[in-house]
Amino acid sequence: MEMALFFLILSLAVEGAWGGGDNGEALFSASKLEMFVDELPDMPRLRGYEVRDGVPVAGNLTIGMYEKTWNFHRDLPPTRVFAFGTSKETATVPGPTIEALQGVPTHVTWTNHLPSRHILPWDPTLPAPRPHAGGVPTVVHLHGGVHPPHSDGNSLAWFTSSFSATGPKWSRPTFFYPNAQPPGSLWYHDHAMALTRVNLLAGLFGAYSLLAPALESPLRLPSGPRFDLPLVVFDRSFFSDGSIYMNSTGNNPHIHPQWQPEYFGDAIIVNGKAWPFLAVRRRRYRFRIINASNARFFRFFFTNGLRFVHVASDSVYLPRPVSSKKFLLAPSEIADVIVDFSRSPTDSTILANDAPYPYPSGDPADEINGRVMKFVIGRRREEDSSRIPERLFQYPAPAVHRAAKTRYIAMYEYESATGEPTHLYLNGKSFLEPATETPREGSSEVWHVINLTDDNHPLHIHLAVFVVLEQRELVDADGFKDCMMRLNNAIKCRVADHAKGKRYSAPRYERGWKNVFKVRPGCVTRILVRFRPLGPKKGKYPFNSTEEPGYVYHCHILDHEDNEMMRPLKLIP
Ligand SMILES: *[C@@H]1O[C@H](CO)[C@@H](O)[C@H](O)[C@H]1NC(C)=O
Ligand SMILES: *[C@@H]1O[C@H](CO)[C@@H](O)[C@H](O)[C@H]1NC(C)=O
Ligand SMILES: *[C@@H]1O[C@H](CO)[C@@H](O)[C@H](O)[C@H]1NC(C)=O
Ligand SMILES: *[C@@H]1O[C@H](CO)[C@@H](O)[C@H](O)[C@H]1NC(C)=O
Ligand SMILES: CC(=O)N[C@H]1CO[C@H](CO)[C@@H](O)[C@@H]1O
Ligand SMILES: [Cu+2]
Repeated sequence: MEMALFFLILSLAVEGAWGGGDNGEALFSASKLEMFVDELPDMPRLRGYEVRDGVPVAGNLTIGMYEKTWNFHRDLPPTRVFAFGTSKETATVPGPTIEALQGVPTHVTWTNHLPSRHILPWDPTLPAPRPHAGGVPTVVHLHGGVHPPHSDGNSLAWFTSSFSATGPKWSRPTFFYPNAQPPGSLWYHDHAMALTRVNLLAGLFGAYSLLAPALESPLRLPSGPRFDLPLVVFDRSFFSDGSIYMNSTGNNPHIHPQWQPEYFGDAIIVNGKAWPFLAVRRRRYRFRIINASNARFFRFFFTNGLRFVHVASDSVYLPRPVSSKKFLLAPSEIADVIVDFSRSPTDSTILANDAPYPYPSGDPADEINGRVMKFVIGRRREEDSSRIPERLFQYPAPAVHRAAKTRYIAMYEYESATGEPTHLYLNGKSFLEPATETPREGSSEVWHVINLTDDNHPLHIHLAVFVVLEQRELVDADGFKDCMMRLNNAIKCRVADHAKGKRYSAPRYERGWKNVFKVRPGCVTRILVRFRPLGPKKGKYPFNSTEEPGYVYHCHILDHEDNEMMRPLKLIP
């Protein structure tokens, strides 16, 4: 293995070394793009299993990462992207949807065919790997997946084209996904150290549906490729030559020449097209809506009042369907909803968004980023054998009294003298400091997540699932924060005395087992984290979860994650 050049903070920030950026081109205003002229693409589907003599057996896929051009809109020149696919010709943004079967393992060999230089500015002052021979370091994480540490896509297990350089935690080219977990919606995306935000901006993500036909077909939810669709939503800005625009001047350019605390794009993209439309029948559909934005939150609603019926939150089914008119989705969260177009009073409707950005205190959404896509609804009511059952799946309730340990996780944002964010840490520690969160395999723990910043941070824990128990505002938040900045110790700063303010309850559609939760600013959010599978096999993971290199937990605002709002999570036997 080639030695990883780690943490190399060279002041040698040679112009052009990172490619892309301000290339003298004018910015393109997305408001010039006509909305709803491109049809919603149906991403290619790959089967993560094989059928031998009528019996499903483990599948082996090889999925590559390629540089190519992609047409985000009829009137926008082709854009250079990094895309997942089984070949350069078939690679797409988002990548192909992998369909896996519960209980049938999927092996994926992820290959990197990317060029020697990145297409976006990646900021050499962040702890990004810098292989001698160039190349774009990447590694894939299956978000929501329950799999061994060596297949988790540890940020330091990166590799470049043809595995010519590999990170210090790299061990194998083929990842193993046992699929021994409840059915639900997952997604895969790049997770390379300090490059995740730019690698996703370039296009490296896709949907993964874990299906359990024997369990799910009795529910009779809308199913099959025509009526069960992933909608992968993200935002991007462009130069007028079609290339992706990312502001390449940092907000603290003397500290980080390019890093900005949050990326927002002005075009809203669904399945690779800006403001697409989809012709639907007058019947029920299932949409697995994945927020693949770096930092934009979406609060979705239909302009004609149609409702959403939530059947799952992130990757796990809810016990019962929950109906809503509007719902908030943080980056990397997944909403799994049924929409019944037979109830539509109109022949078309717009899926819209009114979340401020940054969430919750930023600018309001406008006419442009406030629209997502259009549905054109058939006039005739259709035969529809699907239904919305009263009950879905019952999983174990959170057993708080059996929690083995209580931990305090504080979110910090550090500022420069000018008051601009420089970096974010969890518990005041960088990613490379040794693991402090070392839960026992098979146990549950209560985590008090303390948000000492002004932003909402979507917390994501690999491997585990969790339930939100309570959210309480901090009383004398400033006094508490001062104490924490001095002592970095929640108990000494008497967190229990401060966590006595207003209570917020999680919305009903987020009360199940989740893997991402939006941690409210100025609050202590108490969660029960389960380091043991939910099913179908109770008790132990079907692999050794205590092996190297362990797992991680992090903020899923990618711009934060890359600037070290991430910590190791190491299970112990
Ligand atoms: C997939 O690869 C594994 C080894 O990595 C092998 O045992 C298995 O037979 C392969 N399955 C198929 C369907 O090719
Ligand atoms: C890019 O970011 C810098 C620093 O925050 C800001 O001063 C500048 O106006 C931004 N440029 C554009 C085109 O938005
Ligand atoms: C998508 O996720 C990003 C970060 O993970 C978040 O900032 C953004 O608001 C989310 N958008 C939607 C539509 O949920
Ligand atoms: C699991 O992995 C750990 C760390 O490598 C090792 O110490 C332990 O013996 C393994 N357990 C089993 C059951 O193989
Ligand atoms: C928006 C908000 O409530 N921010 C608060 C986050 O938490 C810190 C510390 O408790 C407060 O100082 C902020 O006002
Ligand atoms: Cu964050």
